[in-house]
Amino acid sequence: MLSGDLLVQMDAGLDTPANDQARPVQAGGFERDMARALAVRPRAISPKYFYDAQGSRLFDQICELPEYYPTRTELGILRDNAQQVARQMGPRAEIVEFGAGSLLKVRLLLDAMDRPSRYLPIDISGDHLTASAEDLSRDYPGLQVKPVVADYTQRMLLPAALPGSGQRVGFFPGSTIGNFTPDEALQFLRGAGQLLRGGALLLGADLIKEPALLHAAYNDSQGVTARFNLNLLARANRELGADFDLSQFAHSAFYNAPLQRIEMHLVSRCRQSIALAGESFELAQGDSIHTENSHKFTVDSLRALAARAGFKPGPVWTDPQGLFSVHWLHAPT
Ligand code: AVI
Repeated sequence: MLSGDLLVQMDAGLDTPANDQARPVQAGGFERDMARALAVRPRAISPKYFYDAQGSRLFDQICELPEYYPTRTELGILRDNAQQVARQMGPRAEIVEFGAGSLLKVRLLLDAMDRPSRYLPIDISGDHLTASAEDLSRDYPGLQVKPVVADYTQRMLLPAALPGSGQRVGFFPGSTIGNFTPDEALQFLRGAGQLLRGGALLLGADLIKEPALLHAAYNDSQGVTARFNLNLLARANRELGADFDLSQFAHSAFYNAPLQRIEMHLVSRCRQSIALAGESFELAQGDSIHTENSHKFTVDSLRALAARAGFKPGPVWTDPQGLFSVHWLHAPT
């Protein structure tokens, strides 16, 4: 059952520079941030700008690639351990998903749970959210589905618990936590802890591994990740009237071992100038625009991060090869 209207929350943001990366994409925000990205040193922009319609389609393709193990592996972990996860959840639990997410993942949970009471998917894009929510309610007629349009990295409120419902469980799969800076990850977890007070968070986190495997996952043989990265410049051309020549930029993704993260960059193949927002920006051959970090964790480093945010780490499930981890974290009371 799709419950009532979309709950829309706006302007509830924390106005701190550290949070800038996670702000809702507002009119003018992309142009301002793209111009800033070209002006600052080192040049860098938030990965949130990857996800226009084309970027989201490319990301869906990435998730299907043979080299991109995280999606497949996390699904396997959830499938193999659904009964144990459901036991942690208990009867009548409510799921709050951060990001509208893959309906496949939440379905694995719902199928195993004891009479789930309500599903609250939170996403910044109302269109995407409504479509996913409608699909899900068709297949789970007894479940209340209440979409919440909000930026989950900002301070926000959730509807009060339903009478007779069990615990509130947050769901944050996909290792999206790795795309935050360490400070942003901590800030996100602290906010989630408040929303989930007395409940728990089920969190997916990619693990540190052989750099060659990581390298392959972000440099796939079909070039989909390269297209995903370059789409940022195509988007700037489409939406901002910029004049990036995509053939003059190379996708670069590598594992930065000391910082335990994959970095993605767009590297200028030549000396060139870019026209954007009435200004001209110079790039020398080899200059890079840093477009994404994807942090990797150990089971212990993720648990320590969660503990710093006030969570009490519980069971952890991994795949037999130890590629990916799914954590049960008890929220503060
Ligand atoms: C969404 N996020 C967890 C993906 C990742 O692996 O960091 C985004 C991505 N970037 C390149 N490939 C996938």
